[in-house]
Amino acid sequence: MEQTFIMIKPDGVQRGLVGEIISRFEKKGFSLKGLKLLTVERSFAEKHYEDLSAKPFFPGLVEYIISGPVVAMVWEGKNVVATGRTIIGATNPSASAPGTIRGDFAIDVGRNVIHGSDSVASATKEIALWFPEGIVSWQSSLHSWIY
Ligand code: RTP
Repeated sequence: MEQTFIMIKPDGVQRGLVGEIISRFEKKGFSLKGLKLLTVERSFAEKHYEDLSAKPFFPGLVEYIISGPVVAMVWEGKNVVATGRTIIGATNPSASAPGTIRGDFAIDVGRNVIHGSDSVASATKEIALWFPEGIVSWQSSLHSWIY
């Protein structure tokens, strides 16, 4: 079953959006497989965003991610990588549709509340980076359509 890595960024934690964001993924029907609150070191943030290291906004992005605690999560379910990105909305909140997390709760691309893996390959890499201890293995026994 497909899994994705979702991170609530420091502004999302500071603004009290953790419950709202978890609720949106739960209500959609995805299963929570990993969850922790942590503050990351600069080198860890640089590793997570290493593909963007040549971008002019990279230093500011790293400062943002290390500025406070983040919530790291693994969610599982059918097409969860792409559907998770749809739930999150476009990178720049000024272009994010209402009803998406960024569309409803963000204005600035530099404070866009949440991260979600952009491909299955990225999800695999990011889950390994953020959850080296592994994640809980469980399945809902209620319904086959609840992942
Ligand atoms: P994320 O990785 O956080 O889910 O975001 P994304 O795929 O939607 O966007 P990406 O291009 O990978 O950018 C990563 C994060 O960098 C910040 N950013 N700032 N100042 C800027 O122009 C700018 N562009 C991107 C955002 O926090 C974005 O989520």
